[in-house]
Amino acid sequence: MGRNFFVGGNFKLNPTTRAAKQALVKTLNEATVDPSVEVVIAPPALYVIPLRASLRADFKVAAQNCYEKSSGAFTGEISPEQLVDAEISHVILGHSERRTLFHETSEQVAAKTRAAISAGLSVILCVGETDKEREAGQTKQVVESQLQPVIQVLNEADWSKVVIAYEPVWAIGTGKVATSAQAQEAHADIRAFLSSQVSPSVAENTRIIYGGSVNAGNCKELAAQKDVDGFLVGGASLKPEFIDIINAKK
Ligand code: G2H
Repeated sequence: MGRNFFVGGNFKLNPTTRAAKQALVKTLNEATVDPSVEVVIAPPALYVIPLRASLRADFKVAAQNCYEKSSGAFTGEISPEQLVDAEISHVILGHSERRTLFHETSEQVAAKTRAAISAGLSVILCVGETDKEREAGQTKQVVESQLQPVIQVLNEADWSKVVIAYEPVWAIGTGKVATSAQAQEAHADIRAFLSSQVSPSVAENTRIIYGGSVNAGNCKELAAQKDVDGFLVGGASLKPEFIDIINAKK
């Protein structure tokens, strides 16, 4: 079975007005896209419900984070069950901005992943090394240490609900994209790790997407790599060039 190309748009904390959000939705709704690509849009939490109501039906909606509890005294959090009830299908977990700015550990990310999948969500699970870690030759080790706690809490069948986003921290929002060779090498290492730690069939079927300064100019070469199964796009998902990125395989 082939792996369907997957493109996520991570709006992060953008845009700042509903009018700007509506303009983005208009661009997405009017675009001609390759129907075989799975497209998932992750707006700020405030907008997930109105986006689901106004976005074309063939595009899915993701939250950018969720908590691992279903309800209770957890001020400021959103639960996986609430997202499912709001007809949201996906959640991004473990983004490096969550890990660094909000001090989320790989164990917390694993607990959230477990809870999200148990509630019925699909997860875009982000991993990636800093520039210091890459320079020290620790890329593989860092990524494996981020994946291991998740591997421990998932069953083999749960992996059909996971897309792994490899996002080298040094490439995020910096304009410094990984070369296609660097992306391919990291993705192949992740696939080999899944094969040895979970199963060869999970390794074969799990989408591993790349994130970090993807744009219309670099997406085609990255998309041509054997183990690059799509993208998680930040800055460029707020611009019309996002449509070119969705169609990168065309
Ligand atoms: C990486 C990516 C989207 P950008 O964070 O998750 O953002 O494309 O702006 O580097």
